[in-house]
Amino acid sequence: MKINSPQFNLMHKACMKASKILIRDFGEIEKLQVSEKSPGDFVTASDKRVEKVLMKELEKSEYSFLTEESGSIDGKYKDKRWIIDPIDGTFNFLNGLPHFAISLAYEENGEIISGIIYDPIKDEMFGAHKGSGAYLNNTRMRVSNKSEFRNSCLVTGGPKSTSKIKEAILDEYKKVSLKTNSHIRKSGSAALDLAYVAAGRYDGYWQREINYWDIAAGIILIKESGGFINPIKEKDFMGKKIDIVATNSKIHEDLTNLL
Ligand code: LIP
Repeated sequence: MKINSPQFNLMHKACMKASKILIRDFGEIEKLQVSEKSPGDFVTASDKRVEKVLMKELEKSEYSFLTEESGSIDGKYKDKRWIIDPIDGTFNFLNGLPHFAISLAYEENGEIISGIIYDPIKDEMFGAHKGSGAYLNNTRMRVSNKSEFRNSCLVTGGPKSTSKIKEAILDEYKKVSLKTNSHIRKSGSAALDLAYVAAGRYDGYWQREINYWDIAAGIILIKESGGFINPIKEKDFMGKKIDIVATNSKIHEDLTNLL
């Protein structure tokens, strides 16, 4: 990948190490699907295993952490932190669906500077660093050029089973669907949804009540590939559950106005 920063290089190294475990565990999951045992516990253990390897590599920096499995951990440097989602798309993983990713971001003073989203099954690494552009493996990425909202290909996720606004989220889905010839996808991995918008595969993405670690790396990927990304209402990304919209920029107004 044509990005060279100490933080990016460290994330890359950690990611390649952890992905070996992820690929091996996914092989096990495929076997568990046809056995009597429940794969649920195995997936939780796998999530933790992958996170441990990532943290072991990244903690050499003495930065702080925000991770899906371990929460917030203060390091020597409080203004620098790693944001980790070891398996984004856990439910896909659990069901033997090969669509999930490791998501790693480096944040400085509240701003995402670098990000990596790695799909180990397709061997696709999406990476970006502030001011250095965004890449899919070694190729520069750009968002799509589509400006006609009706024909745009959108993606979304949720609602979660625990959501208190499930009906409203489903109503919103219907509203957007009716305006876009129903070209809406639901992939089960918010990190890959954002990576795919950055790569021009989707024209836009939105989701209610998402966690910061699901989207942190995606934020810099979208920005560095020429797209727009912002919380739907709040000014920043720091809330507990974030409502987010990300597009190729050309359909941003159309999509935002509908939400
Ligand atoms: C999941 C997402 C998925 C989204 C869920 C959840 P996990 O992350 O990426 O697309 O709809 O809300 O957050 O739990 O697989 O890391």
